[in-house]
Amino acid sequence: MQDAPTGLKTFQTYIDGKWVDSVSGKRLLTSDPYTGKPWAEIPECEAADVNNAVEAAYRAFDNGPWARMTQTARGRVLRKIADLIEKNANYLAEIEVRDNGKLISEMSAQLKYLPEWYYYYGGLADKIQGSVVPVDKPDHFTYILREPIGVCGMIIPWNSPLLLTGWKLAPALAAGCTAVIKPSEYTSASLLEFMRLVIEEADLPPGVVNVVTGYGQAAGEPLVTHPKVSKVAFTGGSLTGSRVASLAGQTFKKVSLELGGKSPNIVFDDCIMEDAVSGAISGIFAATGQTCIAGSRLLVQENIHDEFVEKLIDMAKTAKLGNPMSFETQVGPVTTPPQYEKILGYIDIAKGEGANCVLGGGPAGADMGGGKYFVQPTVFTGVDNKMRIAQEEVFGPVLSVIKFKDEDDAAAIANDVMYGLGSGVWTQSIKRATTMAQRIRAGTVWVNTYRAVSFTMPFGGYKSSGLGRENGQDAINEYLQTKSVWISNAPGGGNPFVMKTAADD
Ligand code: TXE
Repeated sequence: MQDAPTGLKTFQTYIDGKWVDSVSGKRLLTSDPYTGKPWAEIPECEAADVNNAVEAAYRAFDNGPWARMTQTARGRVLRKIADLIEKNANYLAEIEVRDNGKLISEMSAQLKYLPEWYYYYGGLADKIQGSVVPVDKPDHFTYILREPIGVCGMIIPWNSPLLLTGWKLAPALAAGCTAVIKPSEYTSASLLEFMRLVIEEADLPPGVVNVVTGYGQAAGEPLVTHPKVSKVAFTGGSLTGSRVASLAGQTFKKVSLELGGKSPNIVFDDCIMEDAVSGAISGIFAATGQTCIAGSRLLVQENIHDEFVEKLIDMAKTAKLGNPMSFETQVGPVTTPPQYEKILGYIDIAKGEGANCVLGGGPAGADMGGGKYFVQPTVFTGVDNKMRIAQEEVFGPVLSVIKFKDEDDAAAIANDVMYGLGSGVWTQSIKRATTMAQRIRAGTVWVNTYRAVSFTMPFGGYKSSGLGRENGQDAINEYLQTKSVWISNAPGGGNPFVMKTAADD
């Protein structure tokens, strides 16, 4: 990284163990969402750069030192990566905030937690084992190998770049794969700093981890379609995810997708109200609502609806907007200009649909502690689940409150969307909790908590929220494939169709 004469930082990208510019020499600007001003220049990679990166990753996978390393040694490399993230966590958190505008309190906690993914999958690296199978043929020895799938293309969004990279990279490296990572065009700087401070320092052989910065169509699509990429791991919007999956399908790549959500956060009348109110608020307003698991539909049982909404608004209106670099700030800016326009557009749609705007409902200017890309924490009541504001992902600080009668009603409303990522249930009844956990069609159900994640717990979506799972032991299977080995000690190899030779007559 260098200071350009323009005052902007200039980054190169990392391909085959070297720092390089894009082949075309083009660069794109990255901006600070709090000030709205560009602060760095990033290489604008295209198909030629992607090809260089994939070829390097393929060489490293096929026959380099990485391919020949024992699983135990690979585990050690992952633990070294974890140590280096720990050492650089504060700095990496600041770069994340600068690029995506999320709160420093949240990003610091996230970066301090991130090493656990690399420790966990480092520990798993030499527990990947095949098995000997008792086959139904006499005199055969048959066994199963579990092998790394190959070069993995990883496409990352702008909301939590390093965390969402870790969810893919840690299991992929533990499995013995190599990687080409395409970060979001809005937030590439933290990944490039991660490459410099972590991957380079961890002494990974050249080509094991590569980065192609650039736009979705120009850099993402060549990665998804490259014949030497065997697996695509994508996090982003459902529309883009659908395109990525269909392109990857043309060359039969394995695909995992972590997509959008319209998560129901369901409050029953026997909840502990203070806990549920703060769970509902942090469920939607944390990260300015820009998380795939935002609890954007708040389902409240009708007999406590009015009291609950009153308490919710009282607490939500105290939320402190401001500079995301300040530990005091509770709601920061929206990360990208198109996302800002999208959120305001949905607020208008909700008003037009007849929902009651009981809090916020527009931009938050400097007089409210906000600035250029700030949206007021917004609450709509009287929302019908058929409305677009209840069906479509807004990805912003906009909450839709929907009344329900009983468990049946709550389950029906919860499931009546195309998504199925997160969900919350607030109740003191174990019967209700377990019944709802069974009935909600979503990859995660939180009971009396919200937005908790861990490296040990599988994460992913039902329906249009995705395909496959990240985190937990099973996620390693996303980066492996199975080989069957047959060894025969049977006469004539045990083949039923033995050709007769002249000597037999
Ligand atoms: O996402 P995209 P966008 C949702 C959220 C948001 C909407 C759009 O609702 O409002 O998606 O956001 C790369 N081939 N989520 O437009 O397009 C792109 O460069 C290959 C939910 O920012 O999905 C970036 O690296 N790659 C989500 C990544 O895909 C392509 C997080 C994500 O961008 C591509 C973000 C293409 N054709 C948005 N087009 C979550 N699940 O957390 C784009 N990309």
